[in-house]
Amino acid sequence: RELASKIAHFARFPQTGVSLRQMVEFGQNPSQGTLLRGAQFLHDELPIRLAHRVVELDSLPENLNQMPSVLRVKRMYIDSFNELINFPKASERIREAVKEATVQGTRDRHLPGNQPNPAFQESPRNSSSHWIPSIQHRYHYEVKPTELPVEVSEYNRSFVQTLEKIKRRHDPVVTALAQGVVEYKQRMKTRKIDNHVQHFLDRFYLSRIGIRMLIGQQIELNQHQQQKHRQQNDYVGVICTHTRVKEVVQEAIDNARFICGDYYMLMNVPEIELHCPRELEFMYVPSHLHHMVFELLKNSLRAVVELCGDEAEHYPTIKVVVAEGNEDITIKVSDEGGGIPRSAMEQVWTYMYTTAQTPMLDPEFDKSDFKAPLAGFGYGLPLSRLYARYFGGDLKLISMEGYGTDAYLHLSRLSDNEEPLA
Ligand code: W6P
Repeated sequence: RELASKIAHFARFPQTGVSLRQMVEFGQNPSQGTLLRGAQFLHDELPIRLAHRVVELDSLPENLNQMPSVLRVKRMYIDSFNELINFPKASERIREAVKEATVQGTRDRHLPGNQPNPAFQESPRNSSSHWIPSIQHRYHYEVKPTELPVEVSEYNRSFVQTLEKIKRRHDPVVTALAQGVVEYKQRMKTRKIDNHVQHFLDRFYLSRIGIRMLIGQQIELNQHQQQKHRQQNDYVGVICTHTRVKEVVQEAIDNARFICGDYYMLMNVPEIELHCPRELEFMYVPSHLHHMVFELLKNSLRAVVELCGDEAEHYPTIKVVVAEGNEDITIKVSDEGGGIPRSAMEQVWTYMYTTAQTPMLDPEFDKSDFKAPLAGFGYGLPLSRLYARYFGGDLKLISMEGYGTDAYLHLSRLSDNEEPLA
């Protein structure tokens, strides 16, 4: 029906990637006018990205795309798509005021939407509808802090409310799809996930990271703009322009050791040694960095404790080395936890790799007295790799079976990598 054709229309157009640097340049000292440009970009871009996901969900294998959990996820994407395309465009008056205040700076060429968004150049065949923006949008980010009509900030506030609602709606997506995969395995009576589904999930979760990053930035920038007191700090939205690597990694170490000791009820927790240039800083999202390192450390801790037993007096120390290159900052996590058999290496990256049971996905299960495994639930590593890749990095594992595992987390410091959008 009409909705289906709208989705098909938007899904035909390419998604526009944004680099970390663009996000930062855009979000530095945003005025209400800048925020409006951001809202316009998202108002154009998000429906395209959401439409791509709906089409992909539809094209999953027959027995997967009809599963209740998958249909539930699709419904979320459709609802959000609808909300966005039904959200009113900024009025003529608002757009004129912001256009008036826009400086066409040299930095304009860095802008995400600076190439006109192709989805809006070509009208659909039966274009009676008011929701198709007909002009070429440009998303200048340098907007003079002149007096703008109050409608601008009202529009921004209302758009952010819509974004917040969408973000919340999609919170359960990873769990819902994970449940779908469990049901799929049961139905297919297999423990292996086929390559096609694996790639779909990689693309899907990567896209989700990107969408949530863009939404999160817009929400944070708006909130930050309202409380003008914190002018000179390192944060642009959720990005920290001077992420202190040593500090974040040490925090991940402390948290992982605490969780590990608690989980296994250890008298002494394996030591983790950190070698990191003291002053090393780069532009990154600290929460992503913490998430990835924390995940690697939990895996190493688990391997070491399970190899030596939970009553060992001494565990081999886990070593974290941070290297500063021109292109990359690389974080190596080395454990002597016995390694991974070569035949199991591929499994580590699949969304069904799990050594533990997955009772938390069983709706009948009483969550209150279930202890989630420390690591190896199956999503931590593949998702961490996607977080790394999202900003142009990567995550690799090298194992020596019978000895231990080295994890290499590469983070690009060029910050010019556009979001990977399959
Ligand atoms: C292991 C398995 C693993 C996965 C990821 C990171 C470290 C380790 N160590 O034994």
